Amino acid sequence: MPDTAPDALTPARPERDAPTWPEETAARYRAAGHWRGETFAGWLAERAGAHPARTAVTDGDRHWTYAELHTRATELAAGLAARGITRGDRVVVQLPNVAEFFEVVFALFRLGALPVFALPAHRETEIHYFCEFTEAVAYVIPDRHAGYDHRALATKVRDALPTLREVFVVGDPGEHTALTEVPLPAAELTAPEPAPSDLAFLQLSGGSTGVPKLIPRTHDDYIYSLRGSNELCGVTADSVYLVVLPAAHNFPLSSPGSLGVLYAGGRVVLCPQPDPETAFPIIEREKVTITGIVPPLALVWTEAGPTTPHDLSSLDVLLVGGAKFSESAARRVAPALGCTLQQVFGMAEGLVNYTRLDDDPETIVTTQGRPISADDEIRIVDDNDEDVPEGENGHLLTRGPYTIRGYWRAPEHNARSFTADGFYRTGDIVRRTPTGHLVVEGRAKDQINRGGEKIAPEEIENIILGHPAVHDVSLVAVPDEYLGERTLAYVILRAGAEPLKSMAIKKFVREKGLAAYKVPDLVEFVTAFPQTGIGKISKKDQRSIATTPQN
Ligand code: OOB
Repeated sequence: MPDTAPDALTPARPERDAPTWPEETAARYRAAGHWRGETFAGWLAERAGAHPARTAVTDGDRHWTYAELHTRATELAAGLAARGITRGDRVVVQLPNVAEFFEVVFALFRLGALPVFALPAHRETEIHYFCEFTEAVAYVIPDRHAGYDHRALATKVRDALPTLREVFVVGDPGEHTALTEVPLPAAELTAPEPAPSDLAFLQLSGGSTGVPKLIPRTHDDYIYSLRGSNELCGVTADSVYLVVLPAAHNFPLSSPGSLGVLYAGGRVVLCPQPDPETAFPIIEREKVTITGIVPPLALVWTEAGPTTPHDLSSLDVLLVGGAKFSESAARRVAPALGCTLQQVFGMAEGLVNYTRLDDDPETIVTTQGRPISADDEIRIVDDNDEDVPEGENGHLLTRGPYTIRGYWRAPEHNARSFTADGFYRTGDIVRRTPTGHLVVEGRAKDQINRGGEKIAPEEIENIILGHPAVHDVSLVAVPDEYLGERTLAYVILRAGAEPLKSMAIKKFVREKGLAAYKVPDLVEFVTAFPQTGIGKISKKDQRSIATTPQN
């Protein structure tokens, strides 16, 4: 990308690819001490100097000290630079919960190259899109994970995209390059460091459109959210954070997550599977003090807590978020697991709300918390962007020191998803209590929240429309006791088409190479869709008539 490779002295200009904060707003955030001019690689080097022998990352029986993590990241950065990876380049990172995740992302942070955070569940359709849209120069994968061989997918994507020059593999590389072959002596690293206002990475949006949008986060803004989260979640150098959810997701990464805990000088422990049988022995062995999980998992953990033979007494704080946590389930957490519940309502675009550790117990179980920062601006508005009366439900709009002003290379979406004065339209319906806590009451965006995993109906509908027998399709959420929501595809077959079984639709989606959680849970064949007054499909009616067919 010659035209995006800046020289050593020019800061990379994020506004070229996405709108950023107006200069006077940025100056205000700096003056307030929110943006302190730190970078990820800068603070890691500083921590490695201050407490080199302290453990930073534990993965099974591997323990990396801060010195080791820093050395590994620096040597990897040198090796990546020697292969031509440079500031501003995009690198799709699709790693499960392994220590190398941190080595890779800190190496990229040091170079100013941007990790694009894919999830382990993503398959060919998503990965091809991320690599193509971001013009990624490299793709980092495990050899196999959860029974799936990522190397064959990488070969296909690399063969299809000339911009993708390198595939790095954690484990057996097959025809690609082993990550262990890349590092060079740290002395060879001469690449300039990125500026604090540069982009640090691209995070994925949950999405309500045909393809996921990419969220550009800067060192300045993201590090501020870590510092703010640490303060509200009680994170210190003594904290031990268990990464239960996929490491690359914004929640386990930054709320306060692995990066928050590393920032504080604490220890990050990786959990390969989220079930209590895997997680509880690790909590006991590693004396985990804090972790974050989604509501369906919280139900399973609270169920298993009272009878587990494992000692969970080290656990102080359990964060639950990503989807609405019901009050009744929330009430069960503290008694079953012997820790403080902290609800978190956040979004990869920025704004994160937490209940405070010292909130009264009723507030903790009945609200989704309040914003991190006094400079998080919250508006709750009606359909015409007018403020609703205090305490009533409305659309949540937000603007602040760690909320983006626009998606990456998406001007049309930005015109819809942001107000003219820079507020992000979250798509969530909330109300505010007299104490300033937010309660999530619903959703206006066309998105399904399947236990914290977000699904954009349009993306799946477009795929199902590709089936030769399908005339039309509409994907809606149906309530589910465990996941909160499951997906139901209403399908109209073409006139004269042979009847199909639900399985045929599910198989068709699966074979397109999509994350498994996006395959419709249920399929129902109908002859017409309910319509709104102006003749659009009424998803509201479809949701309310859903019968829960058994398939
Ligand atoms: C987190 O981030 P995303 O980007 O996967 O999803 C954001 C959306 C929110 O707009 C909201 O619709 C929903 O997920 N959500 C919740 C919620 N937390 C997130 N809805 C109801 N109650 C909650 N507690 O999901 C995320 C990012 C950082 C921290 C935590 C979650």
